[in-house]
Amino acid sequence: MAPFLSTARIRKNIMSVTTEIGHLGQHAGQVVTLFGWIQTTRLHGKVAFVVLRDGTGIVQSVMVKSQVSAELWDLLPGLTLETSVSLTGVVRAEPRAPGGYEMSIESLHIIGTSHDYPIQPKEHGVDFLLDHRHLWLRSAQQRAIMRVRNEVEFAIHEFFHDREFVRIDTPILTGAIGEGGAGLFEVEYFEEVAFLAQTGQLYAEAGAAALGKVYCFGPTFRAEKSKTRRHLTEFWMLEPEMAWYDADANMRLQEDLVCHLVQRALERCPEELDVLERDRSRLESVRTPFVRIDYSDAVRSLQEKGHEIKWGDDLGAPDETVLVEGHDRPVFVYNYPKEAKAFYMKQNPADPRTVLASDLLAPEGYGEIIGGSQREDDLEKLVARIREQGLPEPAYRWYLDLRRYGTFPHSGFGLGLERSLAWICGRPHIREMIPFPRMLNRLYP
Ligand code: NSS
Repeated sequence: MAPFLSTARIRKNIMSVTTEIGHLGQHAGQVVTLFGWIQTTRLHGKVAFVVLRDGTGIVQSVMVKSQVSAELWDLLPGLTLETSVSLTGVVRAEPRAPGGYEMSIESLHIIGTSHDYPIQPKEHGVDFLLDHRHLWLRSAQQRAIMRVRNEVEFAIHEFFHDREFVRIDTPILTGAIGEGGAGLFEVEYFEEVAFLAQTGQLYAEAGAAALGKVYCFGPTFRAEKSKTRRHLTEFWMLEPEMAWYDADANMRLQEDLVCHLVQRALERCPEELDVLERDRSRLESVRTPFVRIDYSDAVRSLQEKGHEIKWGDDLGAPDETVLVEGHDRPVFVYNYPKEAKAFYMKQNPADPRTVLASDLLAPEGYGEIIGGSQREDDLEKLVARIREQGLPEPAYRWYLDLRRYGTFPHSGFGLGLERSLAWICGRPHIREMIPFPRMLNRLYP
């Protein structure tokens, strides 16, 4: 039980237990005390309805003028939106009420007033809402998103723990560039320059050589000047890395993971998905196996559909949308041209112009949610790629050691948490998927 405030003073001789709205079902017929924030107050003549939210749920409570003291009734005008209160009353089952319970109000105390709360029940522009993100989080849909995020994060750990992966925490301050020189945040690091990690992958590879199957999961940074609905400058990435997995085993693990995450969201957040008006049937059809399309075939079919793409280009958002059309589950595109991808990807022995990489594209136009690959395990080839891309070689000495001392076939991938959530929640923009989004032009709040 959470350490609640002492309510002795507040209860005024009424014997009550302190609980949370989510647990009212255990207290039908009893007197309880709740702490929370006022959502609405409505007056119907001599009956007042006060809706309280405490983070675990919402409950309507009722006050009848003839049954309460004048002092208690006089508190009503002060119960403005987001006022924090303690409220004591009797719980009763009410099938029509949200959550299935209602309360009477026997006593009520204002803890913190709230005058002119900026977010009112009306349409606000998104910039206004983002400026008030610290308050916007209290809204029903934002709360629902945060709960889905929480369950998906939990499901990630569950999935990997069940498969005996070891979570390994990788550094955020790094000297080794993970995904290429563009899009780096530089920070002063005493006498040196450090970067905010674009990826934990290179360190996870060292972990895989030590522990076999590992994953890291944390914030990653890209100084991207792209103002799209899919880009944040700080986002959370899950990065598993597996010794002895080839590109194929890598894709199989990805599809199992994605199905697990979607399944858990459906099981544990049905109400939240309803609040978000997500068509749950779209998620229910997400099953293995996912379709796999060779990059070269993808380019050909896009060209036939009139897209201006040539072999060698990375796929753009409109290309991705067209490739998943007609598919009710995510689609892999694999064997990309090496020019389109990062330096560490393994050259495809069957076609050296390509690398053993795959992207996973979510259905319904949500685009790429995972990028993965088998890693180059040949020292010479890896050094050549680092030079070709003009990366600072000395910073990779340690990374090359992984190929010098017992090199091993290995693969891994990165799942963008916010992009995956946008798809699961059915929201167009990923900025709502993280409590405090960081984007071009947004560092506040
Ligand atoms: O750049 S990735 O495609 N791949 C990597 O960083 C690898 N080092 C991962 C690995 O193999 N361990 O990014 C992976 C995913 C990508 O599919 C998106 O879902 C997400 O990370 N991603 C982003 N999400 C939000 N905002 C931005 N800017 C962003 N960039 C990538």
